[in-house]
Amino acid sequence: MSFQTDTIHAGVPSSGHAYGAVMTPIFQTSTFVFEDIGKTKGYDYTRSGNPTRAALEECLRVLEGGSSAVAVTTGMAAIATVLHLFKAGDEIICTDDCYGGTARLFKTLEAQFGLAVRFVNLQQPETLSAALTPHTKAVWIETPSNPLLNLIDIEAVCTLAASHGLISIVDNTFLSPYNQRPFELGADIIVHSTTKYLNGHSDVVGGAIVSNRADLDERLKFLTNSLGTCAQPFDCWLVLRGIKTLAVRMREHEKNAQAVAEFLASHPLVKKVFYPGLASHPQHDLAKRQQRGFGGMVSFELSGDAEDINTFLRSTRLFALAESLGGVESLAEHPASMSHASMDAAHRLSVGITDQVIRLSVGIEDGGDLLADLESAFEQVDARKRTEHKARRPVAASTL
Ligand code: P1T
Repeated sequence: MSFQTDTIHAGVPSSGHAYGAVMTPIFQTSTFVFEDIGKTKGYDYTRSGNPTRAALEECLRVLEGGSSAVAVTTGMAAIATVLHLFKAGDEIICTDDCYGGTARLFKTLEAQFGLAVRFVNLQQPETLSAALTPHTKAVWIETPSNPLLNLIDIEAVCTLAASHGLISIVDNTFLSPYNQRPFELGADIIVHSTTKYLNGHSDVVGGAIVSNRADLDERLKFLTNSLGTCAQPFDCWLVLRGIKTLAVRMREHEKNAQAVAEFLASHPLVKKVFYPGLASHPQHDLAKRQQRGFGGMVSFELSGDAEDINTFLRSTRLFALAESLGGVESLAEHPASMSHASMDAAHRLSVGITDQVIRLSVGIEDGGDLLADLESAFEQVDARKRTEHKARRPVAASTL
């Protein structure tokens, strides 16, 4: 089946659901009646398994092309669960420019539980070799990165990692399996914040772990059950529902994002645009090679001071000032004080997340309306700059 067909049918039993229901029912139950001592109808307790969750897990497994999947409560729960595969003294090499919450969790586990993390720029795959120690067990890849849209050559890094016996883990949140299929490039585990494009409607927080290694499948299921990070039935149902329009949404996100990126690139108040779909993006060729599309996230550096940034963010009407991404509605945020506030300032600056960076999650509203919204916010910034310039002009010396 094609990917688009799978978004609608994967996880739905070919015989249909109970009573012929076309859509997956929500089994909103904590527990299941046993048929007899030691005999269930397939489920015993929702932490260990639930039919609505199983439907989502099967759907995600198919979409990523893996061997198993578990649906968990949030993207961070997915990351935390995967990190329980490792023990004190193990070392993980993590891409240095990643989601702020990911960096915070790694550092917390390092400080409290002795799991070592090395943040490395993986844009040049060779840097992985230089960072390896006898204790290195895994490499953590986030591509495109949040919020700077830097890319990592998944195939090159995973090949190198495999040659050293490391587990390769890819956070595929920014592109979704519609645009990027890391297992085809050698990854062992994929994590998702399903909060984002997979659900797509900003009405649920969720996460997922998909594995492509038989030896990890059972371990990840065991950890999800033991830690209790499993997703709730209603949330699973919402994500399943969202996934049915994933392909259609992703095409609209990309169309609008490309237009926004081109508009920003030509705007005099914009210093730099970060979008892999622009020919000027330093890894545009890699994006074309390893991604089906460029996605819906665009970041840029506004030329101006903190008050200019604030003016811009206060002035948009369609781009709501909010964290998160991947919903049908457009959002704007300031990584340094919002999504990446949990990354320390030195780390942020070392990877290029300056205080001037603004991140846009470009929604699927009418593209013309989105550009007009951005243009009017820039006009506000421009007006402010002109007023300030006037106020600062030296007062002419008195002729008295
Ligand atoms: O928010 P949660 O569902 O727990 O997902 C965490 C997460 C994991 N990986 C990536 C790449 C992410 O971007 C996120 C969450 N990011 C935001 C909330 C944000 O505004 O960037």
